[in-house]
Amino acid sequence: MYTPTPEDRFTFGLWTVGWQARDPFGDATRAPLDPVESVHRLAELGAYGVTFHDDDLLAVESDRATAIESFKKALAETGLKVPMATTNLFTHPVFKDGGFTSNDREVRRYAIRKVIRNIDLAAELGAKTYVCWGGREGAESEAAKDIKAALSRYKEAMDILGQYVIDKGYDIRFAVEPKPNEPRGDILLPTVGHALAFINELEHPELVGLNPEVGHEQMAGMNFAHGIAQALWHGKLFHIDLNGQNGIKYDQDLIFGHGDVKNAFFLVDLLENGGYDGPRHFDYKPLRTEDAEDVWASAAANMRTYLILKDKVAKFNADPEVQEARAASLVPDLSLPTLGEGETLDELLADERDPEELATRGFHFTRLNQLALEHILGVR
Ligand code: GLT
Ligand code: MN
Ligand code: MN
Ligand code: MN
Repeated sequence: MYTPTPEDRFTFGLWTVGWQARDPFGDATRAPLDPVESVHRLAELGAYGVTFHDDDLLAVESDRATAIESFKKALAETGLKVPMATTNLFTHPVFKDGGFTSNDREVRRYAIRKVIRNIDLAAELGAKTYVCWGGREGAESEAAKDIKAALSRYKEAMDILGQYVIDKGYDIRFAVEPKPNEPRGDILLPTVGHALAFINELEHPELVGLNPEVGHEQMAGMNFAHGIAQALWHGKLFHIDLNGQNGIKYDQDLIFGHGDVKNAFFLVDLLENGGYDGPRHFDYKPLRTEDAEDVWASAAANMRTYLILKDKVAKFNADPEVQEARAASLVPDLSLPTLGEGETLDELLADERDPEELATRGFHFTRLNQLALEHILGVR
């Protein structure tokens, strides 16, 4: 039980297990990890696939062609898939003021070339989603960045990339990943809502959706499950970054469920029952305290936690007392249209009710919430 298999479609970024745990205050605590080893270890643990930044492939081998060959060989040996790829537009000092939105036009042009080169590789490896996390697209000072101009340049870059995949005939869609801050003081497209509005301004909005990350929304004080529900409602949940976060602080990238476990429970309910059919992608960081073997225990923990929550969600939804409590709380009634079938606005206006009387009704949400908590805590 709770043993992952490729049918569960769990995927991991090479940069997650491969994180050497360098932070702003301390050096790396782990040696570089060969992507070939990551592919083999993740396959042994039951993962479905891996994802990568262009630069992740160069962790131990500096020649790009050789690194790509070794990576492909490992994929062929294990059967692991590459459903998503992305570009590193944040590590190299050239990106210190951003990639697509750097004030320096030459940097913006370089960023687009770097992305296009990796989109070609993504297409070759069969990736269907291309993530754009603009971690360096932002500013520390309002004086230093013309935000409206930056959004125009962001749009220009996304439009160029969209046209490129159309012209090439690639079966690839883009997924923008919001984040409020870190590494920039303030990042453009800080939340799911900002990103959704931005996508509407693009030349090919149908080609662009979201890759929301649990911790990033929680850093902004947002309810992640609510954000995911809205992304699904818009048809824009193209991909997802699962991890854990404890409240509004630096980006913790904890193991999935090791932060707000109650929100994670309702998130799994949405992913399993709300119409998402993409990979369950983990974007976490093994703790800096952990050694090379602990890394694999942490990778396994992400998948195991997801499967435990999936099991608990199924039991919660099947519990007759929960169904009865939902009905008592009128949860199913919210799906009824507010106007009756064929009813006119005049009929609604004439249907007078006493608000004092309506206000006497209790919704009994406490009981429902306690039932959820008891399922999560394992006493039901
Ligand atoms: C980086 C970032 C993540 C993004 C990755 C994709 S890279 O680790 O912190 O949230 O998803 O570029
Ligand atoms: Mn992420
Ligand atoms: Mn993060
Ligand atoms: Mn991250």
